[in-house]
Amino acid sequence: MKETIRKKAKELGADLVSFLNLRDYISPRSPDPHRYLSSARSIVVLAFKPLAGAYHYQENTWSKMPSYLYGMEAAGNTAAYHLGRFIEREFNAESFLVQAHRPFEIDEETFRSPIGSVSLRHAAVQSGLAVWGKNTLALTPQFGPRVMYLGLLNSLDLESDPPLKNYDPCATCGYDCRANCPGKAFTEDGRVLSHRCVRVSQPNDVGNFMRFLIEIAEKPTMEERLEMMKSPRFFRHLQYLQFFIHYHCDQCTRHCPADLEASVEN
Ligand code: B12
Repeated sequence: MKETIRKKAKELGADLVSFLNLRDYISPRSPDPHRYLSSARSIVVLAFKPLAGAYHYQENTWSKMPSYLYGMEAAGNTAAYHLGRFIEREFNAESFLVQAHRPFEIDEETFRSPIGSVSLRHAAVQSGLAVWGKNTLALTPQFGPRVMYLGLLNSLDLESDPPLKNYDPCATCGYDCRANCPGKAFTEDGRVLSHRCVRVSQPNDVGNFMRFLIEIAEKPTMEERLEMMKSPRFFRHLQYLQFFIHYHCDQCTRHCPADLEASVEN
């Protein structure tokens, strides 16, 4: 059954596929997956590789985003949806698509540091697709951290794939991703402070928009306020809010050399 699903997922465009039985899923801060699918017994983890252009830019533009987040998310959602329907039809199962990013459940506890329905990094590591990196990303031997994960919770009792052995790229890495983080977002014990990361990586997000609004409110004259409203900065915020995420910084992903010594065929 696993091989049939793996083959179908690859045909649908997934670059990497693994399986995790929920018995082996440990992510203490994440919700119980049964909240989303009461019959859930395992997760299919899917990884999609961005287009090469996403990381080859000279200038950090909005225009890179379709090569990365938007394109992969649309393709990933479509592939995962069709895989879910395939599993439901072929194996009389139920499935639930674990989104790559948004929307989150937003409440008082999590609105400053969002938590996904399933922690896809934990699932990727625990199912042998990746290992934890010092940058807190899930590093694959094939592509390093440069993948987007999606998941498919499902009611099939699929066995977990074994964790990766003999792959520890951080052990010999000369790039200090934590020290080089422009947002100084890494804590001493290696966690990421969301607000510090977002302030730099998503300069047009809602928090930075609020800062912009406060600056406008503090301007003494109407003329100065109008000048700010007519600035490119305002339109960048507007575009972000209307459209989707713009990652300005992705240094911990882009400069990670984890796949450079890959022994696995890409
Ligand atoms: C919310 C979120 C964020 C938030 C908060 C991140 C956070 N601290 O969890 C913010 C906005 C900051 C963020 C930033 C980024 N994100 Co993000 N994010 C998510 C999302 C949607 C949910 C994560 C979640 O539930 N976290 C809460 C819980 C699970 O975290 P936790 O239990 O506290 O675990 C954390 C630590 O304790 C630590 N940890 C836990 N166990 C262990 C064990 C070991 C050994 C180690 C070393 C660490 C470690 O790792 C976790 C990260 O801090 C996931 C998608 C998903 N559904 O998983 C994408 C996801 C994690 N993000 C992703 C990406 C690409 C990014 C950015 C690179 C984007 C960018 N350019 O800015 C940065 C990377 C910052 C970084 N180095 O972590 C990818 C990661 C891909 C990969 N190869 O690992 C994911 C999986 C999205 C996807 N679908 O592919 N993200």
